[in-house]
Amino acid sequence: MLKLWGRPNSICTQRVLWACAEADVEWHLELASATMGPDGHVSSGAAPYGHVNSNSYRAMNPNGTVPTMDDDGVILWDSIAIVAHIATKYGPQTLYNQAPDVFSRSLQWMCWTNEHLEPLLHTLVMELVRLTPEQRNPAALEIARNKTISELALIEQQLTGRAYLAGDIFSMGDIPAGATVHRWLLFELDRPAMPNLENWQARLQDREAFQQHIAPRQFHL
Ligand SMILES: N[C@@H](CCC(=O)N[C@@H](CS)C(=O)NCC(=O)O)C(=O)O
Repeated sequence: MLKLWGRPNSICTQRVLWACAEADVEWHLELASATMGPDGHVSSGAAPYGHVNSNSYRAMNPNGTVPTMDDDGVILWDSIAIVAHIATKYGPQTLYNQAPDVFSRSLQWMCWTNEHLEPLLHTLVMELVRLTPEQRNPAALEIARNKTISELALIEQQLTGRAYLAGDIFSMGDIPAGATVHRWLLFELDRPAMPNLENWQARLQDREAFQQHIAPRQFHL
């Protein structure tokens, strides 16, 4: 069974759990984190799940981040790499239609999400959910809100005349961006209408894997 370390409210962990569900892979999740625990974020005094600073964890993942995967001795520590591993080994049909061009375009959108969206969403979740009111910085929140809207305009454009990011069928390329955009929409910040993006979200929300691992509000708010 595929072994994972992470936490259900980590967007990077959610990507992996979504991919496992799409590819019908059995997994076991060990709760792990330096920043979050059962009672919330360390900034409000909560104890983290831990594990990530142990020598054995650092030997698998020297970054001390989550998620980490051990699939029968194959150890990986980046959610994009883990999703790509699950896709090629267990779900080539579901996750990239067995087509090399779909695989590459999906990977492109996964990398784009990590580089362009994730740092902004990290600021938003810290400012809106995890920091205590005294620790918050409204100016940082406003900058991140505006930049997120600019970045999402690329998704809105890409989805013109296309149902999914890598083409007309669902692929692994929809997973990281789909989870992040779901969190963004839950924040209910001021934003312009983006009909292509909203219709794409509605299509993703119909998927059972999304309902299991992404939809629950407590994984975001
Ligand atoms: N690029 C990495 C980023 C890993 C990362 O920063 N993970 C976050 C959670 S989404 C983390 O480890 N946060 C601190 C913690 O929970 O200890 C990936 O995609 O897996």
